[in-house]
Amino acid sequence: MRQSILDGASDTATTLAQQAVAAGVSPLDAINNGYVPGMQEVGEQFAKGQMFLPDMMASAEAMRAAMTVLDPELKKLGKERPMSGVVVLGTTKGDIHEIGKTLVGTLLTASGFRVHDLGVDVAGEKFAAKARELNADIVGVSALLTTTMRNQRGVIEALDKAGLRSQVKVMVGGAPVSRRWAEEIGADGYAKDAMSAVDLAREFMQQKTPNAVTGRT
Ligand code: HCB
Repeated sequence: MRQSILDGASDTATTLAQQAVAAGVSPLDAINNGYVPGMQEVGEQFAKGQMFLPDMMASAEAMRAAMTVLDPELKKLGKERPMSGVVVLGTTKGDIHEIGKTLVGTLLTASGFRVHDLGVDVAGEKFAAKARELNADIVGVSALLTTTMRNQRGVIEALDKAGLRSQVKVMVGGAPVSRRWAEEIGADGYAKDAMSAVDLAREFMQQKTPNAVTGRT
């Protein structure tokens, strides 16, 4: 799986995902231990100049192909759970990286959250408008570039301006983002990966409705 991402081989990535599902491998295991390590290595090779933009794009396409197979399997899990909360999710303005954000959305859905994914390159005002429309509990903002991280602050400002900040918890993430950055911009939390994002979202819901069942055992 890792190699199919490095090779940008969408067909192989798809076939392996189908085989994993047929063999009863956990889709989360396949993503976290199979495909994601491939994406991480792609990033490292790109940074060293050993891979170029078209290669990175082919790798992203292969990741998307694998997710097309694994996504519905993960989402099936969410249907068996009570609704945990409403999340508005997106990648910030100027940034088109979508894989991590989509994975966060899939795992939240699989954990019973109702997720509205705004997609990529999303302005703060759009996050705020959707949060108001859906009466969202949580807004999740992804940023993968050091240049677009600052737009996460813009989302918080837009929520503030819309008078929603006290009702909505803000969770930030993405490769260059850190807990320290989250604190600096006044976010409510930082999640380093999709699993932590689910834990954090549950924690937020617990804070909002202390008597609610968090799903934690
Ligand atoms: Co892109 N890119 N890229 N890229 N890209 C990065 C991010 C670099 C780090 C690569 C490098 O140099 N080492 C780098 C950024 C450097 C920097 O700013 N410091 C970079 C660059 C420079 C660029 C371009 C500028 C390249 C160019 O054009 N010259 C360009 C920017 C375009 C733009 O956005 N305006 C660009 C383009 C691309 C694509 C299109 C080729 C492709 C994206 C395709 C797509 O998403 N459809 C791409 C990719 C794939 C990457 C890497 C290789 C992988 C990103 C990824 O999908 N990771 C990435 C290298 C890297 O990140 N190390 C590289 C896998 C996912 C699962 O991890 O971190 O995204 P994740 O998400 C995690 C986690 O962060 C957290 O949970 C997720 C799931 O576990 N999380 C959240 C994420 N969001 C969250 C939100 C929450 O609320 C909570 C948790």
